[in-house]
Amino acid sequence: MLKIWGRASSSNVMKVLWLCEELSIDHERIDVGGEYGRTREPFYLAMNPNALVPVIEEPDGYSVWESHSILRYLVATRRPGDPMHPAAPRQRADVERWMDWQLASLSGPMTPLFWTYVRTPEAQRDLAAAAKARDAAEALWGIVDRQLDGRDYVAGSFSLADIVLGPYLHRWFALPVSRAPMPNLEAWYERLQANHAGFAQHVAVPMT
Ligand SMILES: N[C@@H](CCC(=O)N[C@@H](CS)C(=O)NCC(=O)O)C(=O)O
Repeated sequence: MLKIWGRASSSNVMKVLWLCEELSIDHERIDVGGEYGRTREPFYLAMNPNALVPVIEEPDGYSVWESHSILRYLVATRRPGDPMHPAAPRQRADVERWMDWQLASLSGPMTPLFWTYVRTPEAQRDLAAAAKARDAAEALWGIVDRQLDGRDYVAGSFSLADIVLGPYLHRWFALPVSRAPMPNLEAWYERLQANHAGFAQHVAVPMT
């Protein structure tokens, strides 16, 4: 059976768990990272020299790290050609640009925002830095809100783009920050909760 190495509270592990739900991929998840540690043990560094989660491991020992590479690999091996990761170059680029954008742009402000309010004791929070991150995140979510105008999902139909943005979308709505009204973004958040069991089960959960 496929092994997924990584704590369930990690946004990058959530993406993999959600895709497994979408594709009905049997798997065993093993808690490592964060309070569970083990990522600097030799067996883990042999799978991922970055000592980060997630990692997936096939029954024959083949392993992959980097969440978006894992998602692409799972579609290619479990359901090749699925519209979640289309084969046609333009449709594929429409999905993949949002995957790259999540790692290259959205992570920038969303990571400090999440860490400030969820993983930093109140007395130690840098609220000025958090305010800047909030402003930057709001501008980026505005781009997604405009992209969703007339679309149910980010790339038109449901795709890996929705899966990689989903964890941060939930955090954006769950964090104690002010938010400009974004009706398309709000409707998309509700649509994911209503229509995607994997989002409700693994992603839209209390933040820890
Ligand atoms: N770009 C990597 C980032 C992986 C990453 O930063 N993982 C975090 C959790 S979201 C981690 O391993 N943190 C240390 C830990 O949990 O011990 C990916 O997408 O997989």
